Amino acid sequence: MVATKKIKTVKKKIVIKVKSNLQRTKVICISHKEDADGISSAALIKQAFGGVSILVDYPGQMETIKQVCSDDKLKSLFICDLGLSKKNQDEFVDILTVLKKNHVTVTYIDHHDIDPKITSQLEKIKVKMIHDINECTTVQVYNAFKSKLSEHASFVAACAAITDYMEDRPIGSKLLQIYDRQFALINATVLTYNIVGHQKDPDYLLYLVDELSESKFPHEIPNTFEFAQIQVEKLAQIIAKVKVGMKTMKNIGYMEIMDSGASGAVNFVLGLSGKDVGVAYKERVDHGIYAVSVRGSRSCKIHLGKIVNLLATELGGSGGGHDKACGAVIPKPKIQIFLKEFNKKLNQ
Ligand SMILES: [Mn+2]
Repeated sequence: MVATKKIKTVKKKIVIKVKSNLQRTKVICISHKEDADGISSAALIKQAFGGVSILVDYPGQMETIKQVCSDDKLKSLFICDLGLSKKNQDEFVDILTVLKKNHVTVTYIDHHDIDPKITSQLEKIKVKMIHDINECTTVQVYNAFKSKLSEHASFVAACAAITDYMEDRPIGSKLLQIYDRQFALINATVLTYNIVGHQKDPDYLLYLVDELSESKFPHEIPNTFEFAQIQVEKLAQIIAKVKVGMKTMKNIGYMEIMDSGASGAVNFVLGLSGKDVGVAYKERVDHGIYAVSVRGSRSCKIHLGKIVNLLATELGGSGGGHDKACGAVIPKPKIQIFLKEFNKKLNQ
């Protein structure tokens, strides 16, 4: 027996059937499912343009975008609060290039660090780019489409700004000023705890998108306060666990998290370690990867999102985000190298 295996040398091509514009009717918004900014962006897009919301996390982002783009009924696509990384940015441009050839309207709204080369490539193929690293995504959605939105949408945007630590920015702060600060803070927090606690319940997350798009306050949605209370109690337990399990290197505090989300624990790792950078990571057993969350203190002057993007890509993963808050996906056997190299890079 010779050659039982066929070696494929041809690169996979993205094939999308061309249909006339009349047959294209679907409006779809793909947004980030893990925080209030992503959920709120989806809600405001829904209020302004209708259509269907699809919520994704970073590991599932490209797969979903590919799937949606192969829908030959797609007329208009919004992509919100989903930053790109060195690993997926070229593929992202390729997919949208095919889509634009089929006359689909594409709007990309985001505030994560982006390679300027990618911005110009997306602009060249006429993707509508709404991108400002200084305002959260929902605030940008509100600002761009306020003529199509209710007055209440400004409150949804203010809550998103709070949870993304961006309520002190030019537009975000103006929106927060409309409302009582404590009233906005409690609603933003209750919303966040309901999102974080329902990551494995996609129907509930879509329900939240619907309720917010129908101008409900988070406190008006049934049982949100009760659920938030349960989450707060869980967080108190995480504090106790971080105190015991956290380790440090010269520049970072770090901890493997077993029984909660890494992003829920990472701020405690940062705070309790006394370091300028905190890292929490959790295994995704069926994927053979670690989901990594990174946070920087106020005095951290290094852009963590840029470092993590490069390092994660070098290690066969992906990552990126903001200067003081970012994340990565790291192949399981590489996590210790990631921690050591990350610690080293922070020496500069
Ligand atoms: Mn955001």
